[in-house]
Amino acid sequence: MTQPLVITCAVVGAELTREQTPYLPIAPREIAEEAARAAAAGACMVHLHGRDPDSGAPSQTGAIFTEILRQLRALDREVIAQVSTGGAVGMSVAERCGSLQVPEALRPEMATLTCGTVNFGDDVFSNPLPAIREIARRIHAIGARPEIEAFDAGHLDTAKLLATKGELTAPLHVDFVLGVPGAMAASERNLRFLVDSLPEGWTWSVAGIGRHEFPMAELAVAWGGHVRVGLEDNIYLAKGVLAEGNAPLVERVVAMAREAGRRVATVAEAREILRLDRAR
Ligand code: KMH
Ligand code: ZN
Repeated sequence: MTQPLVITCAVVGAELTREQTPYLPIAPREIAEEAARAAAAGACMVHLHGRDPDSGAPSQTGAIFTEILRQLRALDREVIAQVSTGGAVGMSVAERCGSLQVPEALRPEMATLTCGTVNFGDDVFSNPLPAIREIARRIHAIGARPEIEAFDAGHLDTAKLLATKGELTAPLHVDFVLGVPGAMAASERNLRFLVDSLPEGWTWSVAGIGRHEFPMAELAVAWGGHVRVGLEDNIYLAKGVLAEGNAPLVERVVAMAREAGRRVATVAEAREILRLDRAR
């Protein structure tokens, strides 16, 4: 039976600026409020990056993540917190993993784990195997589950390899991030290939970058996968029409699911689907 749809909202990212959209949250309180609004719109999970509240630059410090998670908790809106360990290009592994350095009571249920190096626009998002292993170890150490970020086909192979060796606990949840310039393109053929390459029992979502966000979401809704949207990936509702925050992007996917006759998961169902209720 098709699972109810898990919608993840990537509310802030590391690359976006206020020059590109005035709706970008920056201060921890703004990020938390944006996350709560996305959850109210139908997102079960929020993917979080940190920003320096003064400069707006990406920041992965434990202090900033503690504040984001504390503010989110105070808003009392049930949602799964997933912190980024990708951070921004050029950050060290230790810097990236600052997002995991939060008080025990605020620990996130999930954290991202990119399973390979990839061109990222004009930059390189560097993830050699020792770094992947180290980040996986740190995620496991705080009792969180990894979400595999696959920007290219080989990243899925690496996740499978680490699962085979027992360095990651299968079955895993994989987010296919398609359409980053320099990485795997967002096409129906590519997504079909990736989904067909998943081991039995693994779950998947897709994050289409830019104008690919909604076409990829349509495919995931139709094929029984899950969806990630949010300002990190796309700032437009339609050509030239800025989304006034993250909630309208989530609402679009909720409407898509309704039209397709697919129910949106509750947070409890999402925990079950993503296996967050089991030993991590
Ligand atoms: N900002 C990108 C370089 C993640 O959050 O885990 C990496 C990224 C992946 O966004
Ligand atoms: Zn991210």
